[in-house]
Amino acid sequence: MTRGMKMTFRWYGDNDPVTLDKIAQIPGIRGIVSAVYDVPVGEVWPVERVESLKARANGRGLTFEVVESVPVHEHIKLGAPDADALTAVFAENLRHLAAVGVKVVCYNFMPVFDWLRSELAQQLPDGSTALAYDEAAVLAMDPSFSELSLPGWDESYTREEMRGLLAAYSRVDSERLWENLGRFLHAVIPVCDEVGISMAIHPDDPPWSLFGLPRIITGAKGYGRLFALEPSDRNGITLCAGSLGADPANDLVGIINQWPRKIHFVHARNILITGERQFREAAHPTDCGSLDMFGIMRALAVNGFDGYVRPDHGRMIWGETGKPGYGLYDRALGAAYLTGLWEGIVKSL
Ligand code: DNO
Repeated sequence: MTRGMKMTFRWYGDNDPVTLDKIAQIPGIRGIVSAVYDVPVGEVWPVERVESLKARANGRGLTFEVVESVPVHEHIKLGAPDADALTAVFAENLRHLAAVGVKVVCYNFMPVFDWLRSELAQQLPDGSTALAYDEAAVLAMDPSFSELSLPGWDESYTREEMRGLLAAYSRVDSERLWENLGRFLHAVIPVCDEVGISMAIHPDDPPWSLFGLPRIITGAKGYGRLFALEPSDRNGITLCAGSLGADPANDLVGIINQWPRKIHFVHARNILITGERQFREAAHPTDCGSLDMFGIMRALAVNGFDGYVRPDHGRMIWGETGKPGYGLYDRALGAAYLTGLWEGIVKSL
């Protein structure tokens, strides 16, 4: 087996049309990335549920060492009176996950929304479809209500609750959000050091503020500040190429070279920038988009990266339907491409 880097694949559990059997047949995949999806944010995940995920993965010869995501309750991001109590629940979850063998927890600190796109199935000339982002179209939407639905979004809010949440953020600017992130990490990172689990914050996607909501994990400047909050390497990142790469000012290879020990998890996906604050998602190979996937994988290999990688959003190809970005075929092609790229790179170093 080629050294370093563990290739993984995201699995949404029993409701995922992409079954574990199919994932196990993709060459080079070592493990799954998953989560307990039906426990409300702010509650502890029952250990049996986590153990069952692990047992199912192991039964297919796959590991389960990466959780994506343990969601951070909005009250923690807002710094509400119950933020510390909710952070203690998050820490309790980390202890349980570590006990079951989880090594990395991906999370994000984006207010209200997770990733955002304006189109879920943009038709491409070759007949495939891809997710796309056009800032003007996004800003024309009503943030308290959208017909779009993306995997990973918390859809438990009513329209009224959503309005209330958006209004609550009018008191939280980016400085306040940084304070609240600092307070959260200050409580959580010592637990990570104790139990041997790494936190990997996902960058904001896209990496800039929207709807007046602050977004702070957007590139190198934010990373410098993030790492200064808690110096332990357990306070690390998920390097999501497609998220960071949507801002052409982000130098991904530079970020990898500057902070190799902070990267625990990589979402190796490509996008094609089509205009100012406009992009569409692309197949993984360098030639298909705007990002230098070879350069990114090479920088990781040169720095001795031995963490987890997963292919990220794929197009819908060969007539497949499913969760936007999370079909089988294009992600499987992506995984095979990335595995081949990696083998070529490490064997020639
Ligand atoms: C989208 C994903 C995100 C990611 C979260 C991590 O496809 O990359 O939803 O899982 O932001 O917390």
